[in-house]
Amino acid sequence: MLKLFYLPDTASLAPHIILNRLGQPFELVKMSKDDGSLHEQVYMELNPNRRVPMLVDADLVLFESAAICLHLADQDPDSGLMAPLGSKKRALAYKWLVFMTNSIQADMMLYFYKERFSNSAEGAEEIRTIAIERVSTFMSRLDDALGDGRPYLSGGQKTIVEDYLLMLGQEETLKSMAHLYALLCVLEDDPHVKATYEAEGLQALFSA
Ligand SMILES: N[C@@H](CCC(=O)N[C@@H](CS)C(=O)NCC(=O)O)C(=O)O
Repeated sequence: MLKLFYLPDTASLAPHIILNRLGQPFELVKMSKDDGSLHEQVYMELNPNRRVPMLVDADLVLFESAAICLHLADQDPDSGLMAPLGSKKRALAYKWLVFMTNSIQADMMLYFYKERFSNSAEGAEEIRTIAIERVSTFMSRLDDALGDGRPYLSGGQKTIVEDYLLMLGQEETLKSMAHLYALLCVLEDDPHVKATYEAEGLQALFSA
């Protein structure tokens, strides 16, 4: 059975939502930043980065949330979790997914873990301020793309890209980006998202 190691409201949220979408049984293992579980030998042997998410699928061990989302979508190619292989919509889905993981999420790490990027408190604070600005600019690229009236980033079909967006979009500040905010409201109003929020103990941020 698929096993997801997760922390509530973190980079494991999108994989968790997609597991719910697949509708197959899976096991959840809740980790903690405080109880040492990320640093336990048995976890570190599988995931030396000591982070979540991690997906264990028989003898396959995956870390990196985007890789896990893509692998899960591949479990059921007819599910519509991704556009058809080779299609323009699929290419757009790759573009937005990689943009989110490689640009937006990478810079979010700078403000969530600012103390890891500077040896001084002032330096860390400066990094945080710059990173917040950069993430906001990157988010506005998504808002701009949605400005042409398309319902979802890759076109007319909701894919794993939107689950990834919702995971990164847990920010009050996004309420000022009209197109993005409208999409985030739609995305939260989804039975699989609601089930995932409930399992992780999260409150709806946009659709409440
Ligand atoms: N790029 C990675 C980021 C993973 C990551 O940073 N996870 C955080 C939660 S959002 C974590 O496990 N933090 C614990 C730590 O770094 O101590 C991914 O998307 O999987």
